[in-house]
Amino acid sequence: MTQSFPSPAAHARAVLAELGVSGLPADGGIAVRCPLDGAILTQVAYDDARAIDAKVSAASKAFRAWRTVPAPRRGELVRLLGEELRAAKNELAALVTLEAGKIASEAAGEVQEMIDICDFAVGLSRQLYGLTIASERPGHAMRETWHPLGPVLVISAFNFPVAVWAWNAALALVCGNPVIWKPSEKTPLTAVATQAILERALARFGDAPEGLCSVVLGGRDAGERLVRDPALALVSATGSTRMGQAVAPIVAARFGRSILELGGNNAMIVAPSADLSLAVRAIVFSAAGTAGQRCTSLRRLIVHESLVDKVADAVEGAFSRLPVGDPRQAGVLLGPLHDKAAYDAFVAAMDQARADGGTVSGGERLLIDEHPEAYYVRPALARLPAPSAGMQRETFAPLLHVVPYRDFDEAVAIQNDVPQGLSSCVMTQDIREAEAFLAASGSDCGIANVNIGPSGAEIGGAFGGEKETGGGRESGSDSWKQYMRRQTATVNYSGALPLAQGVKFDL
Ligand code: UN1
Repeated sequence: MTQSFPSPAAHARAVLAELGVSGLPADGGIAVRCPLDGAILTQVAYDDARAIDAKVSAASKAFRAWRTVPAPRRGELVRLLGEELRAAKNELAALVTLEAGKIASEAAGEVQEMIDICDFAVGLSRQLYGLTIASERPGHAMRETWHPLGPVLVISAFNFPVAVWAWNAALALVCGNPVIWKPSEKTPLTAVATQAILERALARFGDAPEGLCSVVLGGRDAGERLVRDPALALVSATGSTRMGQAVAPIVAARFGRSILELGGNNAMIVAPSADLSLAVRAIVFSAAGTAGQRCTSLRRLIVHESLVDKVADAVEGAFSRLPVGDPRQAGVLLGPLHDKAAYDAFVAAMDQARADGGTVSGGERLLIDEHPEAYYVRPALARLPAPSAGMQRETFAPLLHVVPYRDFDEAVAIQNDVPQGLSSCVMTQDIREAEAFLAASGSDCGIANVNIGPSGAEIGGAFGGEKETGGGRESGSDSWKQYMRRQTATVNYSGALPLAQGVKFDL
C-alpha cells in the first residue's frame, strides 16, 4: 500500500521541531535542495571568515582544557552522545532520508553506525594503551605514551552526512581533541541536527569547555580557510579524489596531519564455485543500494567466463524489479540520485561504457512526471567484453560494469588495475582462491572481503584504502592513534649516565 507523506520541506520542519532544532533562517539564507523532489528543503546561514576564525580559536582554547580531562571522563561525553543518538535515532534518520535521499532502513543504519562508534570509543577511552619498552641501559626505563593531538577538522561528504563525522568525532573526543565539522554544502541540515543532539549530551556532561565541538557551514572557501589553518592539527577529509588532491598538499605544507578517504572503484570477483544466489543478493545491494552513492559501492563485476551471462542476466532481472521511488515509502529500495550533476555523470558513464564496446541495460530516468526536478533512475548494467577505459573512473551512481575472466590470477589483476584501492571482494567456496585474494599478492585494497559485498563495513575495522583512495584509515582497529601524538620517554633511575649504543663521552 502506498503511504502518503507530507512534502519533504514540511516533513523536515516537523522533524526539526521534534529534535528541538531552531535558528535556521526563514529567508535570505542559502537554499538546501531535497533530492526527493528537487524543491528547497530548508535554508541555512553560512559562516563568514570571522565566525570561522572564532570557532577555530575557541577550539584551540578548548583543547588546552580538554586534553587534561582524564580519558575515561572524556569517554563519558561520548557515552552520553550515544544515548542521545539512540533517543533521536528515528528523527535523525528521517532527516538523512530527506537530505541525502537514503531509504529509511539505510538512513537508520547510518545513525546506528554513529551509535556503534560511540560505544567503541567509550571502551577505547579506557584503553588508550601505550607501551613499555626494554631499555638497553641499566637503571633506565622506556615507555611510549599517547597524548592528545589538537583540534581536528572533519570534512564530510553528502552520501554519509552524519556517520563519517561520528567516526571521527567519537575517536577525536576520547583522544582529547576538539572537533570542527565542515559538512558537505549539500547536507548541512543533518549536521545542524547532529550538533543539537550533541549539545544535549554536552549539557548533561556539565563541564566540557566552550567551543569543544562546532559546525562550520559554508562552501569551498570555508573549507579551504579551515584546511589552511595551522591550529587544526589533523584534517580528516572524506570526498572525491579531486578534493583530496586539493587538501593534501595544503595540510602537508604546514606539516599538519591528514586522513584522506577518497574515491573507490570497488570490484567483486565471482568464481566458478560461488554460491550464486548469495552472490546476486550481495551484488544488488552493493551496486544499487544507496543508489550507488557509497564510496564502497560495487562498480566492477569480474565473473568467470563460464558464468558471466548467467550472473549478468540474474543481476539485470533484479535491477529491473527493484522498487524505485520516494525513499520514505516502505518497500522502496532505491531512492533518488542526489542532484542533476549526479544524474549527468551517470548518463555520461553509460555513454562511455557504450563507446567502450559495452551493452548497457537499465539506466532509464523514472518518475519524471511526478518529480521533474528530482533524479530517480533504474540501475544500469554494462556488459563489456574486457576491462574498459570507463571502468578506470569512479562514477557515483548505480552503474555496474561486468567483464569476464578466464583464470583467477587474471581476475585479481583486473581487480587491482584501477587507480583507486578502497574495497574489494571475492565470491568463492574454494579456500585457495579466498586465501590468494587476501594474500600480499592478492587484492591491493584497504578492504578485502570473502563471500560478502564490498559495501556496508562494520565500524570495528579500520576503514579506508590505498592509492587514489588516499591511504587514510578511520573508525575501528587502531585508527585512534592518528588522533594522538606519540611520545617516547626514557627515564634514568640510576646514578650513572650510560650512553646508548655504547658511546663514551667522559671528560
Ligand atoms: C562512505 O561511503 O563514505 O562501508 C562510507 C560502508 C559504510 C560507510 C561508507 N559503512 O558502506
